[in-house]
Amino acid sequence: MQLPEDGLELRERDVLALDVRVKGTLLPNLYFVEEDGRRILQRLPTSTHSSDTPGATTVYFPLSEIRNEDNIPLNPGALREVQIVFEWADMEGVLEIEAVRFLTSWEEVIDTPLRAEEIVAPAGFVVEPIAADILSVTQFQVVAEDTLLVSQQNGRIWWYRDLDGDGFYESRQLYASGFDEVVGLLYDPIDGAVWVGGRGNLWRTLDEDGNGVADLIELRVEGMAWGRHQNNGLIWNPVADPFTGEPPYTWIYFGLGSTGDLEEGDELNATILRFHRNGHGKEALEIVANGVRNAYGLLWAPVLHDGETHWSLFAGENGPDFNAAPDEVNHIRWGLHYGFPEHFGMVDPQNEGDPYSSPVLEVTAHASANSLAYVTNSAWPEEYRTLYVSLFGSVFSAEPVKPAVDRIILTTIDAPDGLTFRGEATLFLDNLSRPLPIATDHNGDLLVGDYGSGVIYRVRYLE
Ligand SMILES: [Ca+2]
Ligand SMILES: [Ca+2]
Ligand SMILES: [Ca+2]
Repeated sequence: MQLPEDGLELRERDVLALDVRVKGTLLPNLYFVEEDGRRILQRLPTSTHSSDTPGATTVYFPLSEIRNEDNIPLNPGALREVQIVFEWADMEGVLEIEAVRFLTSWEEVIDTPLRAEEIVAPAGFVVEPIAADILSVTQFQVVAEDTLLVSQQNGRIWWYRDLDGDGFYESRQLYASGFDEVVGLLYDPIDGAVWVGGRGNLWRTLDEDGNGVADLIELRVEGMAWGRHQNNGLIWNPVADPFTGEPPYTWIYFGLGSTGDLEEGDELNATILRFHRNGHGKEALEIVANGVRNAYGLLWAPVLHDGETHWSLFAGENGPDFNAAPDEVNHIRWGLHYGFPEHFGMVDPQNEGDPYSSPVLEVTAHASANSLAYVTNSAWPEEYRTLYVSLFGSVFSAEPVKPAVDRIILTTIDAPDGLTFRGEATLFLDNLSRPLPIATDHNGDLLVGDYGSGVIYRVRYLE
């Protein structure tokens, strides 16, 4: 398929859509050909649709994801031809191409599974799937009553929309794509920007013309050291900053993990960091706390103590993969050191804060304690209005550790290193595949993103 001589004025954020109908077993290759003759190979993924289904299937190629074997991106303005080539394999069948379109926006209807019978929750709680088709979901955020912002590990960021207000998401639109990996995602309620983190970089993106697709992609921090872990889970100070008093949405807090299993990396690794919304570059990063191996999820939570709200920063922590040290949930206080790589788990009470501080609780080794949410919903029984943590389950260890969401009951203590909490965990959700991001929605109910099944579940209490 030849494009016009002078191109189509395509941009990186445009998407090639092919409406195809396949019979038989075909594995054709797709080539993007630039004006200088450079060809970039892509697999045309028809095999999953190789039945005799009557309707055409639409296959999407975001141009931002098209890279050659040296990872050099396609230059959309130089695209002159798209080729489908049958080569290198025995194939038999028919491929019909009904339409070739370049879209400025990839929007589609998605089906949501109706039931989540396999998920086990305490009596009175109902678990429902509300959004689907998000395999390897890494983060999500409730942006409005009918809108979720969702990221996939493969670098795609979506708006999920509940168009009819029934609480289930049946439509999605690609907001941005082409990031090597996304493990941090944050919507800015002040200016509508979306912050994106992964592989040592932090971007600020913006949809300037309001069509739902990012136009501005600005690299704000480049080249944080990463390896085994990255810069994860971005959150704002939701109220006047509890550490330093600036207005809400001034600071972005996140964890930068260690580069190795037991090696920290450089001075910014294995820390909790924060970054001012107007900051530029690594120089603008402030270290909040040290000795946290990999905090995937952070949370500011309004914990009640003696009738007063204490906004407290919590962080999950992945413990080492190749020793028996526990995972942790930590209460992050300014300037403290949480032990990695010297000390793991609880500290002797007489040595608290000198030099290391205890976690809120130790979590089963290799459970992969990741994201946190805090429920205040008055519709939930009082003993369930507390902190929750997602446990991804073991990845490397010989001893399998089950994926789950645990509830953590907090007790306030006055420790030598300050007012803090101790926690006791009990199983809350069982039989999930790989729970990763969790959050509360506008009603205060709990949402759980399952990396393994690509489903977001809502947990409500119905008595
Ligand atoms: Ca709906
Ligand atoms: Ca736009
Ligand atoms: Ca620790």
